[in-house]
Amino acid sequence: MELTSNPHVLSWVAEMAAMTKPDRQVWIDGSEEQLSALREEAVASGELIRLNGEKLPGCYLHRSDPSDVARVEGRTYICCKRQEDAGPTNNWMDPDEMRAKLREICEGSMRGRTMYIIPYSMSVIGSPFAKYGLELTDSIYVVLNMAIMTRMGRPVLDELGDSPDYIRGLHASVDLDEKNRYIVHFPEEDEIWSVNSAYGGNVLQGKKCFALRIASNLGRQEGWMAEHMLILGIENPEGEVRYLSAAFPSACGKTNLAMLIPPEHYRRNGWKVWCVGDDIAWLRVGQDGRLYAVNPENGFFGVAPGTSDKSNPNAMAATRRDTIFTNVALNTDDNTVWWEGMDKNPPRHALDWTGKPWTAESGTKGAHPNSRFTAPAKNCPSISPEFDNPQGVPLSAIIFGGRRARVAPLVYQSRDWKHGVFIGSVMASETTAAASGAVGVVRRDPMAMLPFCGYNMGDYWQHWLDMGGHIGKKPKIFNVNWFRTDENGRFIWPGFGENLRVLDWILRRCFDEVGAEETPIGFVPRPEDIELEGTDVSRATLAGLLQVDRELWREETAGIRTFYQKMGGHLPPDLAAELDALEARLK
Ligand code: GTP
Ligand code: SPV
Ligand code: MN
Repeated sequence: MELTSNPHVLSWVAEMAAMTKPDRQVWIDGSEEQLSALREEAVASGELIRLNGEKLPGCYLHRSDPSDVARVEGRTYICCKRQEDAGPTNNWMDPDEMRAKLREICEGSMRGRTMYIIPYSMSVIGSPFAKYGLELTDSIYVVLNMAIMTRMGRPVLDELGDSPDYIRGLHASVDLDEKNRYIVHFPEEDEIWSVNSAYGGNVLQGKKCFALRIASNLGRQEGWMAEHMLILGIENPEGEVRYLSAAFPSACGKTNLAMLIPPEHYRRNGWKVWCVGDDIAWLRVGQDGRLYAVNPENGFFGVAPGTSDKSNPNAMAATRRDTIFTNVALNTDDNTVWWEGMDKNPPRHALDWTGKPWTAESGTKGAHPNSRFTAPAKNCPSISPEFDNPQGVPLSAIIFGGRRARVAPLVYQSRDWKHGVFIGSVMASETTAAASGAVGVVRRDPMAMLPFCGYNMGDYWQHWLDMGGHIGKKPKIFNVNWFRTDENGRFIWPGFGENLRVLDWILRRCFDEVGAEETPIGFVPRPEDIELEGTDVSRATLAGLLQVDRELWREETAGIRTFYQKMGGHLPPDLAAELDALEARLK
């Protein structure tokens, strides 16, 4: 039964059904009855495996096709009329040509299948900032993930009414043929098509496709920003909560930082950390001139490997019920899950992420390096009381960061907003398993948005600069690097909860409570200003982590210049000037 009489919705659903030819159409109302029936159906077909009902109530395991385990950046397209508007960092094809290709792939692809119609909202339904979408999919796994990751179902259609203002999304699994896999955005038509994949950010369209690639376009037009950022609140012993957001590339520590538990010394003194979001932030200027951040999602699609009761107890707690695990190992002794880095007790009897018998001696990984958990936000013990506040939280600081074995110090502060935008625009990081392709290669990933910016990167930087003009009380901008390594390749900084020591310095800088040392790249902490009590990091080690090596930075600026040249006439003059100024300071 149709859940709306919205003519724009009905005609488009009819058009997509005429093309894909599903046997059945099911409107997702979001009710527990309906979702629970879908879980049963997926268990019966083997699409989901029900896990131990006592240890992991409401939890399921899913194995994706082994060729379909991460985002595919090489097959992700921005199809606007002019290639220049997609810019040099995005794949582009003429929209009409792409549409014809996709139609051919999708034609009849849902024969014998069911088309699920998912109405969903990014952000709190009914909020002035919420944006709505419809995803048509032939995958129950997608329905169940979207039910965790977004606010969805009948209330979305009720709120949408007869408006045409929603994002149209089609997901057709087809036959998961890698060579015909396409993740395509038509920003001028508010449309998303994902074909021949059934994994993560390729097909959970509310996430990267909508909340970043399409939303970055909307934000530019409407005067706000869609960013690949976590949001967290830090409560000091006086009970004040100060908020910050941080943009790190995929698998570079957003979920971990967002769910941080303060080190013992801080906890004892009354510090608390609140998680508002772990992956995406929509930023708007509030009436008081401050920059406010909203997390448009409703769940976490987090990296499993490395998550443990030691590294991230909040994430572990969040995944103990009502969670979908994808591509982790199955412990067949007690029907629970396991992944590398969870603990030092790999299961004695297990199946690996592909479903084959596996033990720790097999010489292969039990869980895929990009295996994930999909967990409801409300499961997280540190979820912020502001999580459902449609206005969001006011930001004191914005942090950029990446994985750099060398070059970038533990933390430094930009000189001002423009310089901060410069720092974001030249971010570089080693690639990870979150996207298919080589791992560990340093690449430029501006604002952690390289794979997610839905328009010309140079214009996006200009939008950042322009936004600075509209924010009365600007957040201060910083850069962090938890990943410097020693000569043996080991991380020098302990990371995880200990990162609060750096955030503490950052917030003190924002409120003029601490000094700093000026260097050519920006302001760096004096080693004595970072709290080290309760760590085994020595002042000397910290001083090393804070060091700015001029020679390395001169090499870095050469790399930046080459990267900037790619932007051609879209490079904002302000950023070209920032690069010149940095070079001059390094002379
Ligand atoms: P996406 O969901 O792909 O956007 O990733 P993310 O940015 O949320 O990364 P996440 O927090 O899941 O961390 C990815 C990997 O980095 C995990 O293996 C973590 O254990 C590791 N990691 C996170 N924080 C730190 C840290 O402070 N230090 C070190 N050394 N590793 C970290
Ligand atoms: C990322 O890769 O940044 C993710 C996972 O958060 S995915 O949803 O697959 O994009
Ligand atoms: Mn991400």
